[in-house]
Amino acid sequence: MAISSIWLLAMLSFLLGNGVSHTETSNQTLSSTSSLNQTYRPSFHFHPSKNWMNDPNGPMRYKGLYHLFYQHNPKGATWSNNSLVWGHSISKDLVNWFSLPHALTPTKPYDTNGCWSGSATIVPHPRGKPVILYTGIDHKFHQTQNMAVPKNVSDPLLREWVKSTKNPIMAPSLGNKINTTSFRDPSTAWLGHDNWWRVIVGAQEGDKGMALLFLSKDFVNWVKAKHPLFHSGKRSTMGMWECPDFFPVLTNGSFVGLDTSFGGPHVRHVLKVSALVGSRDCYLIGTYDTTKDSFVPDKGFEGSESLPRYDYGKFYASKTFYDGARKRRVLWGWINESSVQEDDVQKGWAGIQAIPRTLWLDKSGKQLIQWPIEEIEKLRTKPVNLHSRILKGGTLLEVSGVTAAQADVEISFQVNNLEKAQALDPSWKLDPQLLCSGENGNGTKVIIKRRLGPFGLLVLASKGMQEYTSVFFTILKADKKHLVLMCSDQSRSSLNLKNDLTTYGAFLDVDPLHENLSLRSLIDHSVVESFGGKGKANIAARVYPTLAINDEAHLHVFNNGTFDVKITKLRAWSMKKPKIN
Ligand code: DQQ
Repeated sequence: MAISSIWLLAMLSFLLGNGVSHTETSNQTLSSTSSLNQTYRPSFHFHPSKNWMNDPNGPMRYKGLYHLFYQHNPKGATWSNNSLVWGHSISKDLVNWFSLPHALTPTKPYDTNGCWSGSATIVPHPRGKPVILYTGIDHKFHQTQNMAVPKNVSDPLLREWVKSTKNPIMAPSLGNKINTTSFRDPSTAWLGHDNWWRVIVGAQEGDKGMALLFLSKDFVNWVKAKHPLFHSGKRSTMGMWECPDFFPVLTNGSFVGLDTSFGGPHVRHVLKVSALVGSRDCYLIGTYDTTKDSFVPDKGFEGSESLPRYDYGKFYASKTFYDGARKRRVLWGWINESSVQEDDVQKGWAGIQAIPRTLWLDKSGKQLIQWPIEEIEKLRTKPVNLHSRILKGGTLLEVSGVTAAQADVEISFQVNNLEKAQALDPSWKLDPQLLCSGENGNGTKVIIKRRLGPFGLLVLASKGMQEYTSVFFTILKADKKHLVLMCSDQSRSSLNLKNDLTTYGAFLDVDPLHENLSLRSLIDHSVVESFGGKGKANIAARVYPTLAINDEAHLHVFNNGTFDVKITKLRAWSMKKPKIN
């Protein structure tokens, strides 16, 4: 059969079926091979079948299908400064994915060295047409913003894209002080009350990271606004602001998402920037004045350290889109490898996307909440439940009956004896990542005694405990309240010490006096995505166990503190393997 008819058949079966393979768990698939390529390949996280992937680009829903484009190097498993293209996959459910031909490849002088990140906007007139804005890298490695539209808007698969003859449509020009190599990643556009389109583009001027604002009446001719939408202060340590994202959220803790152009009462705005220094996705919540085009954050900031982050582990260059079918805002984020480049080259692929997360504003109005999209729950099978159990200090309890290398686990703890919590030492730097690592940032050690914590999950653990990743809470006493520290400790995750074994940490805004402490971890061979306090603080980590792989992986609950904690609920599922690319 000709390749094109095989491809057509595969696509048809994808579009008609629901994709999930009910019998094949990755344990079965993987038991036959232990090659590096397969061992660390996630089962239910999006990734291309081979080669390098980084940022999610232009996510959208169009004619009943979800589209995800992504930064892809078709030539190998490492990033490249001269051959990046836009990979393209479609899905009916954000879980099963079908790979399509590249959407954008370097073909023009303005993108000869690569088609870099960008976004999609559904332009309502005429008839809701998707438009892509992306960064082109020219022969001098200068950056400009460019536009592409579908060749055929009635094709729900949007297979072919045509670059505008007007490109580049946003370019550095004399007098506007734009740094030609720090000018990239156009956001989804929004329409103001005056019927002008707005878009922000990431930039850097001196020390300042900024979100430059551009306006257009017709989506083709763009002018730079006098002021950026927002920028960091002078002497910022954030570096360039990459992949800016700007969108409205509803107040009152509503899960309902809003279209990017939506404004009015009960609406706040979120500006997300990806700070190049430290690779952190930080966000600000604030007020957007549509007439002045000014964004005023509720809290000022000194540097990225003081800003809340979408995720306190490995999670970068993220982007949201509005899913009108389910009236929600969905977040995509890139989770890079933590392995060394030689290993990535050997396994032939690198980079995955986090499970898409629904995102909304907490009822406090002070932070965003994220939760894995509910569709992922259809992969759950063979549930294991445990109710109400005291976990004495020093206990390790195995959770058996789940495929521990491919699982979804939810646990919640009740903590009494709060007066027994260790007091915070005023000499400690209030940096959760340092506290989780037992360091003080100046070479001295932080000794957190085993009192109320650590307690949590030991995932991807080998039988003899030579390897494990621990995701846990520790409660500390500050002035009048308690601080909940959430940590993801990778230091014992692999006997291969070449990997990046950094420990990550976050403070969890939960009052343990009145609330249980909940934790959910999505475990997928080489990725552990953890959600604390029902999505208030999140940590994604990459791990590469050498012993705790496939059927040899174990899952435990532990309490390594000296005081008891109570498990109020534990639910764990093996996860089925969807069809991905
Ligand atoms: N990745 C893209 C850039 C973006 C960076 C290039 C962020 O457009 O600034 O692959 O990871």
